Amino acid sequence: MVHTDRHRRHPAAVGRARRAWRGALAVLVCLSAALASLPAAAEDGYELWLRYRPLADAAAQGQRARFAQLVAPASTPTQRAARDELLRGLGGLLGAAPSTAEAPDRDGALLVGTPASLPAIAALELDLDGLGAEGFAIRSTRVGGRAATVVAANTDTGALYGAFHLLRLLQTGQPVDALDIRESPRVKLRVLNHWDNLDRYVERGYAGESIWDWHRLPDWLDPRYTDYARANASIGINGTVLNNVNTSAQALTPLYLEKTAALASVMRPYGIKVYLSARFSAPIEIGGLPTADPLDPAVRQWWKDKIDEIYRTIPDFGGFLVKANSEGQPGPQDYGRSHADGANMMAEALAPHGGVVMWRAFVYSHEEPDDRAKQAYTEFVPHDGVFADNVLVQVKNGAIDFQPREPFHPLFGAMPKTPLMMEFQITKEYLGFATHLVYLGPMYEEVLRADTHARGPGSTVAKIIDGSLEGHALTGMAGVANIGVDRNWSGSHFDQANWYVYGRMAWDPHASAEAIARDWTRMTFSTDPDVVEPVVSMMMGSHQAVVDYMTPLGLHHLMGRGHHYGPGPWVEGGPRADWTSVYYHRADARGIGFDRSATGSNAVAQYAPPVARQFGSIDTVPEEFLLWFHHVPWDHPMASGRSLWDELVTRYGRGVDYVRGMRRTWSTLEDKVDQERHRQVSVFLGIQEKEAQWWRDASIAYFGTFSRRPLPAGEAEPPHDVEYYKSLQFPFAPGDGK
Ligand code: BDP
Repeated sequence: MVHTDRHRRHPAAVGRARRAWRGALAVLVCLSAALASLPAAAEDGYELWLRYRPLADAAAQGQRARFAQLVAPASTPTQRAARDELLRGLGGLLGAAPSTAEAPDRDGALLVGTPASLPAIAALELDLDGLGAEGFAIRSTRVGGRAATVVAANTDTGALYGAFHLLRLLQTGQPVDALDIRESPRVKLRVLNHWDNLDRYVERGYAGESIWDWHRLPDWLDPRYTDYARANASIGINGTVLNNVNTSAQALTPLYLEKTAALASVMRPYGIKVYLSARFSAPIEIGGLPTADPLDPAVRQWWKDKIDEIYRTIPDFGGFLVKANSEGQPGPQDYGRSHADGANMMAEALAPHGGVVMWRAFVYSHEEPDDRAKQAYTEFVPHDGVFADNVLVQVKNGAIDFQPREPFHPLFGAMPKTPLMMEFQITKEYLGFATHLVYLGPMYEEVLRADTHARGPGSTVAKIIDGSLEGHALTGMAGVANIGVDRNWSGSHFDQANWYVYGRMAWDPHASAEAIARDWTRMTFSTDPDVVEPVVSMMMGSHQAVVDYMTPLGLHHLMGRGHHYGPGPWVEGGPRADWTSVYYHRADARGIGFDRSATGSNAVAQYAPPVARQFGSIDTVPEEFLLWFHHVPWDHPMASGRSLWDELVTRYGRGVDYVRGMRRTWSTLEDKVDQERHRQVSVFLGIQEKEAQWWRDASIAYFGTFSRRPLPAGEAEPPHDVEYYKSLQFPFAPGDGK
């Protein structure tokens, strides 16, 4: 062996180098210890509410003993998903993952499974009746004389939901020493609707491109798909419609079905079925037929063959979502047929495979002179009882279109023989996109708790959606997703809460928006009450605030044309009256509002008599719906004692003030929330304040040209005249439907 001097080093030099290394190492150790002890290390929101950060020491110590051993089979993909999640979750929360064993043999075992998958669970002979295929029970008990916790279900999916539930209890700091929980979903189909195009553009999406990387599918399965499935399973979402309701027929070609099958394989272990939006004219566009008439035998055969092909590729395919004869989409009426003819044709072909049709009731036509708010009811009610058993009619929460606030859709309660599926929008098309902090829980809750009086008092929308009022077993809720490739998934940290609350309310439409906000905040930011209380209180008032600064007192559809960004109460002309603002607010020298009472379009008559009476009279209509149902004189006295005009101006200002208040509150949390997330929320709140002020100023400037009344004392004049606000253009605002 030949050594050269170059490779030899003087012992003193070696000593110096070692000391230097040790020094550097010590600095590193100190640095990482310092980082770990900071209240919150850098976070970018990717982990959503599944962060599993360590519990406070004392709490963790107790729980470590309680969950020292995990006994959970792992022989199916769903079982592995549950086990992996528990190892990851408990490992993170408790600082050490439990050991694993095939059978419990020590104190502190956590058993997770079904009587079929785990003999120890079978031996307990728990009563799992009534939990169905997706429910679970969680019990603190003794197994073989030793303390244990059991998560038991009838299916692997139920056990997975139970695993997530247990993790949530730990994440939110609930006691877990004497558990006796039985849970099952109250709604059968809990579905996300992605308005994602095959070119990855997301209609009304504010979180970047579509997460579905169609071009690289089926081979490349982005790990994000698995995290998406985990997040959904954690809140009970069990279906996803991958493509936009305004879809290309291409989604049904073999090329795309293979890609869809690949996505289905990622979703399946998490209990999630995939669905597709189907374009009604697909038999023409990709089938080469001359017609898509639903009563034409060749068309019917085409759909049957297509659906058989889909099920050969994806045996557990969920079914179709269809937007037909709406906003220019093709549909059965193009051939003089009804919505029921169209839906039933597809339903017949899907039925042998167990698939469903979710047929949207969002239909209106500008050729129809009647009030747009009335058209879906007029169109669909005559078909009640005519739809096939595997059809759900999917109804938006209100009769216009996901406005900041709408009264519940009159179809709820008016089609007792048809399962009606709720369609909520999670993406905030009309509520400030992703930048405004608006928690939608209170809005969902308001609609679900509304009393339709369809079968007497207490006939809430929630009871229609969960099937209990009208005795439907097939039930559903859809949420238009706010998910994209943004690192934080939803375009903002707080918009994650809207995905979260949607899932939780789909599971239980009777749940409380505030309790869910509290869970979410604890899981997403901190369990420290000094964080939880202010954040929950910000969230809970945020929906009323956006209503106030955009569309107070029942005003609606006043946004910029096309992209729907910013105020546009002056929007008029163009291709369709029902796409303008003036159609909806009807401001004139006398007053403002859409008369939908008996003296106007009489849309109120579509509600059950007690509701129709309440909404139909200017004296009894709740103020929040006043201008939705009535054209009201500017001087009309309001409950506050102010005139309508003064009240309107006050409400706009109140909304802006609320945003200022949120900014103040959030700034007090600077050292309690990690820097990266804190900063983005702060900046977004700043944008929200600017935009809220803009909405207030532009709306007051514009409506003032009709009311011709002074502003109430203390209210600032808008800094510009209405022409200035009208001149603002935003040609590339995101999410436009074009
Ligand atoms: C409206 C959106 C439009 C959708 C439509 C729908 O502006 O982009 O296609 O709803 O729900 O809110 O079909």
